[in-house]
Amino acid sequence: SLPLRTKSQTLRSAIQSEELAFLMEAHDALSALIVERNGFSGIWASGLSISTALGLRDANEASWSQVVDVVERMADSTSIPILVDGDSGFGNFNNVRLLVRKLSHRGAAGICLEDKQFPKMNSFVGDRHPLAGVEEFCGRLRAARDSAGDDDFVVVARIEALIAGHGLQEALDRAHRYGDAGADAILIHSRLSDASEILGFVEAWDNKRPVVIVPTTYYRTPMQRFRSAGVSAVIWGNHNMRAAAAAMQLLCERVRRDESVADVEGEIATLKEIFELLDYAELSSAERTYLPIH
Ligand code: SPV
Ligand code: MG
Repeated sequence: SLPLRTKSQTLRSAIQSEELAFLMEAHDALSALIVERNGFSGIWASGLSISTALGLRDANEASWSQVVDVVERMADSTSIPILVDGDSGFGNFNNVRLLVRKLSHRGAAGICLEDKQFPKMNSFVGDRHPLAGVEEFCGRLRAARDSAGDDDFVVVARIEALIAGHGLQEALDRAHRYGDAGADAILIHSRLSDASEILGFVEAWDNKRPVVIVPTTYYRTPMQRFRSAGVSAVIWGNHNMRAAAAAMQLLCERVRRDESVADVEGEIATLKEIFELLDYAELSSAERTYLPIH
């Protein structure tokens, strides 16, 4: 029989293949399970969504070990690869080493590191996004590369030059340096509502390494534009978290007002669906194997 592919190998080939891959955000094991059963190539362990679910702001308020714990629960519950949003690495190269070592031991398939300073602020909040020095950030990337337990662990370098207002040339210069430092792919981020600067980057970059994008603000651009431009992977960055917040808000409004769940019962997951999702049937069969017959 063929050897099983590791999650890192699966993520690596999804990013390197000619086909456009889609990674969907999850922020806990439940959302990760739902992403898996809907056929996505992988899971984006979003820093924004994980922080939000923990009641913290996307400004490195969650500690790196809290993030690792959430990722571990997601990885244990699913079999598709997880690309972890490692923010700016929680410090310098040494913090990156600790983080990557733990993430790869706990089942993550890759990490994305952004070239900002610690503590970072979410790219859509405010105008202060000081970038890391190129040389120092390359050290963080090399440290990530060297610290994973397996050689297929994916290291994505995220460029925040456009977010910070430094323009295309700075973004391209950084992409070249990060590729030379061993990044497997470049994530280019933009906060514009159209894809102009993303497509400008992708054209100039000419696929020297695979490109990953996060169309949170430029979501109206059809995926065909990115396919023909040669983009490797699209991350839907935060949509399960936002869907959950909207659904819970609506539910709470109605139940509070109606003093009844009768009208919402048909619109929420049944307990049967939840028990299926968590595979309670497996426990029953294991009991038949391991418990004494009574
Ligand atoms: C995240 O989902 O945490 C991201 C993407 O890093 S963004 O919020 O667009 O910066
Ligand atoms: Mg993030």
